[in-house]
Amino acid sequence: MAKVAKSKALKAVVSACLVSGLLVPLNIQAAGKAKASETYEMTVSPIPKSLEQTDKGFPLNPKVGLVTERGTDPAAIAELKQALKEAGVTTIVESDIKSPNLQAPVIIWLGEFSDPDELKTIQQSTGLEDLVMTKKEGYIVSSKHGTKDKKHIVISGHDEAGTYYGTQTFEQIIVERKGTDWIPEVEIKDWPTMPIRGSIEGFYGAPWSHEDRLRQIAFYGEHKMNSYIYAPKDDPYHREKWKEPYPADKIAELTELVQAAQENHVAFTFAISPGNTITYSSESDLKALIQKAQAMWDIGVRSFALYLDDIDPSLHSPEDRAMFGGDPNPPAAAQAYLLNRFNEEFIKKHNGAERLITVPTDYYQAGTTPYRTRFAELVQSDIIVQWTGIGVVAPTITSQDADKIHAIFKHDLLIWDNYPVNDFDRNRLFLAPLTGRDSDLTPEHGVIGLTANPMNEAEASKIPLFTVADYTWNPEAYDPADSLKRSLKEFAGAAYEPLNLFVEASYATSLNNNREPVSERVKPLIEQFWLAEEAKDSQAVSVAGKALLQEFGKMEQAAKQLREQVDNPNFLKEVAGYLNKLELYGQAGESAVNMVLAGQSGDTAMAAAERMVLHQSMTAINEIPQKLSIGVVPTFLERALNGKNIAEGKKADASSSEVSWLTPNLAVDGNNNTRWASLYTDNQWLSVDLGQVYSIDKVKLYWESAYGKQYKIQVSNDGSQWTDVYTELNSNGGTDEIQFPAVEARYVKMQGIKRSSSWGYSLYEFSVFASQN
Ligand code: LTM
Repeated sequence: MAKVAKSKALKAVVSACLVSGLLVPLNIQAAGKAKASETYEMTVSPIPKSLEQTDKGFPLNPKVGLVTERGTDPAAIAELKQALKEAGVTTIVESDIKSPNLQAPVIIWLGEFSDPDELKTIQQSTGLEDLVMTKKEGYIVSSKHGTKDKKHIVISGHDEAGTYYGTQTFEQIIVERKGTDWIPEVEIKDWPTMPIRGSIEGFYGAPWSHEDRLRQIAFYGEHKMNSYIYAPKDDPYHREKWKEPYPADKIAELTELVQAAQENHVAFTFAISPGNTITYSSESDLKALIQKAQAMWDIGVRSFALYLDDIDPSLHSPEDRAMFGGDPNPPAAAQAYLLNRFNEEFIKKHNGAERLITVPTDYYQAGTTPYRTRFAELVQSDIIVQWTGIGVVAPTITSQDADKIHAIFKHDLLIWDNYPVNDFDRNRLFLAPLTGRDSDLTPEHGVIGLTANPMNEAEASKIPLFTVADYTWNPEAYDPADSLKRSLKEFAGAAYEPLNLFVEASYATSLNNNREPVSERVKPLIEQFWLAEEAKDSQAVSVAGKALLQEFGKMEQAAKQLREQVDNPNFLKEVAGYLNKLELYGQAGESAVNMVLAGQSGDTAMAAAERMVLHQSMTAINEIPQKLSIGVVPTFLERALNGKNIAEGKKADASSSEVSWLTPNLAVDGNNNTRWASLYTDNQWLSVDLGQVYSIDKVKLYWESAYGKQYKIQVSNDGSQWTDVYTELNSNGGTDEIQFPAVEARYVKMQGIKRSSSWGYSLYEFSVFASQN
């Protein structure tokens, strides 16, 4: 089996102690070989339910005694031994709890201790009274007991997973020190809130590679996530060719993956999406489904899902219409029939199989639908129903939403969180932390877990998935900003700052109201800069320019530093285009500022030279499809190169808005992260009142994916009589730059003729330029 390198958590010796997300200054006193002045950072992620720490600790002697019991989880033992080896332990004296060998300065007790005799032995040897963990997957790690000469560490799990998670936590509390590593005195009692925590590879587009998946599984084990659902839409054997068996090489990979999942305490769920081609009533189709599942069972899979999302639910086969056509809701009846039969004839006939999981066709609606009502009535009650929240990408998921949807479906709900998935916007990364999920999405509200649908970029997905692990384990303690910080520190170590900047430029989503920290920081500087430039206040231009140069310099440097310092070639490959763009933004920004500064000081030669560099950078920028920092940086560069967009900040109007928050003014706010969108008909428009008559000769339209295939640009002086200045008959979307003979006008309009899709028209920006002559 392929070996997966384990990412080593950052355990640097620094001057603070980070516990439970709080910065607690801590001065560790001299103990053992540790130096008196040494202080350290101790982070445990996900944040434990309870962690008590004294200011003491002890060195991890090169010789350690390890006491286990008969059932101690083998993966936990292997993990612990590896951790001890990495911490400099050279001799491990092993013994069974029935006859413990305590001949070592540090004794570690590891297991699912529940037998009264075992408990008595540990209590008598260590003095630790309370070592029974009652919560599933929970554990206790205690290092507070022993004498000056003999220290005890107890890692006691409720079950095998608990013991394994205990070792993961133990590994994180080891402090790296010169000479010998250090164990702080702690008592940790910890368990997860959500029973199911993990990811669902459920996106469209290129599936993850086998190596990507092995790395993910190892990452989940380390971060106490216990679930991975295999459901890549574009694996043909999962969806389009679901009836066909996997070829031998794919079976070999899946076998290895299932084994890796077991070793990391991750439940591997194999999902099939047959809905596009199945005849629900067909015996032979059911047989094919069972055969496919049996092949997976044979390689060790114990959890299965039958998915029915993103299909045309109407019954296409005459047999189905004959069998279910008379039902109040034929699609729900047909799907329920299939699910129930698969449940009865496969799941229940296989001892040890987990509960069947499904996602219904109506998975995101706000309220009930006839389909949902019937689905709830007919589908067997033990089947788990996945739900994305209200909306496909739900900005918030509240416990009130869960109560409502649970009352509709009447089945246990497993959240299919469409975050940080980017299959609908393939040239963006969503690296912000998970936000907007209530802390009480628990079984009391019908929710038994959350699986996050990640990005096509597997390594980059680990950044937000770290926060998913944090949230699902301990939602009460979850702090998105703190979680992201720990994620980035673990991911990049010393390259934390440049990675943070990169994340801040790849941050905006509907979950966080399209916030983009980079834009928030740069926007006031840009405003000051242009105000000063217009006022010809060279002193103020120079002050704002200096601050901007610093910001652009950081962008350029961040890209370079990440390439040099992040020891993760797969990540660097995934984000190469984004890093190139960030670097170019930095360079272009510097040229733009220097060009304006040179112009202000009358150095026309220098201004012309900087303009040329800016032009070259912009050409290179426009050739990179990946998007980041799409807020105000691109509009700043545009203005520097092409002059002022006289529509920015002016009054906009439109025939309609798709929803109340996608208003017309968002197309003239100078921010490419915000947009206007119309209702879904061809005859829609957006106009801007420039406030006075200008001579204009150019407009630029920055389309969202819902663009106008055909449209006119019209001008007016009174806002009611319009004259056509340009007609576009075959736009490809993206950015349309339209030049026309100069005309005097106060109002400018995009008048739609034909949309490119069934959606409306949507513009990030509608820019208007005055003619230069
Ligand atoms: O969300 C569900 C249930 N299905 C699909 C996903 O496969 C897809 O990745 C996301 C995001 O585009 N949207 C869906 O509707």
